[in-house]
Amino acid sequence: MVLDLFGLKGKVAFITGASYGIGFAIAKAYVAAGAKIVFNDIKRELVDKGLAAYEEAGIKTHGYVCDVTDENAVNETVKRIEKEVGVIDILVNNAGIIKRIPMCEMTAAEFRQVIDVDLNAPFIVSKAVIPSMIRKGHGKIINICSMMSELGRETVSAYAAAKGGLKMLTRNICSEYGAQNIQCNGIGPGYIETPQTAPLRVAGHPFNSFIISKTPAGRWGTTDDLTGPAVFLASDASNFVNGHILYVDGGILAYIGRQPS
Ligand code: NAP
Ligand code: GCO
Repeated sequence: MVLDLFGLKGKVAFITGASYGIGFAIAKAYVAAGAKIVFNDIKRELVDKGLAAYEEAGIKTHGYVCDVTDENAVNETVKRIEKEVGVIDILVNNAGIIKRIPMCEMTAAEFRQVIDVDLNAPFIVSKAVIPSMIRKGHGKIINICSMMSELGRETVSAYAAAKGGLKMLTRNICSEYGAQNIQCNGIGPGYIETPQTAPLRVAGHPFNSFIISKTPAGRWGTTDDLTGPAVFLASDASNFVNGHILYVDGGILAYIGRQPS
């Protein structure tokens, strides 16, 4: 049955930064598709908040306190996951931050902090899980990219540099480990309603109507819009899809913007 190709039964999925937002929605979808999920967050109280939210959704999961930029902590956490839950079949590098500061007002430290979380961390976590994926004979790595993997805009220089780099890290993991049956792809969400974009969606904020005019779908995306693509890229249905960035943007990248009426 072709639909069986989309099942994740028996798989262990590690979604970084999944106490809420996009990661939380992807984790719930993976459980619905049959996977066991593991997530981390940087603070105990956020992991506990996430565990409570998953429990409220009727989902048993495993949460770990881990800063994805800390290589020792990541390596220890991956070892604990492998011992306590199982070898990771699916990694979603979701954890991310953004700083909206005009480039010439941004300090080098602020720039580095965004690169550290949004680009260095996916490298660190991928490097931690790939050896076991190779031993197991398969693996799926999904990097959460962005419109800013393709486009720039004012005040997001660090974020765009990181997400552009993440697109190329995705292609390089594909190139380096495709022969070991590891598929590494990206999801490039459009503008999605989460805490990260809340400042852009306040009533009357010009960016709100701007994004709606740039999106053929004429709306902001929701985390639910990302779940089908995330399940596809984690499943056997995408075993010959590698190094691809799947943009889930309501058509933004294809559209010049609504013409003046
Ligand atoms: P969000 O609501 O800000 O959630 C980000 C998550 O990452 C939070 O749980 C956060 O935990 C965690 N995190 C941040 N730094 C971390 C670290 N060093 N170690 C571990 N966890 C860390 O973001 P979102 O909107 O769900 O976005 C998730 C991903 O999608 C990000 O990579 C983002 O760049 C990307 N994305 C978002 C959109 C959008 O429109 N929302 C569009 C395209 C791409 P804390 O609360 O503790 O910081
Ligand atoms: C911004 C937004 C975007 C989204 C997303 C778009 O300030 O432009 O936060 O960057 O988060 O990355 O795909």
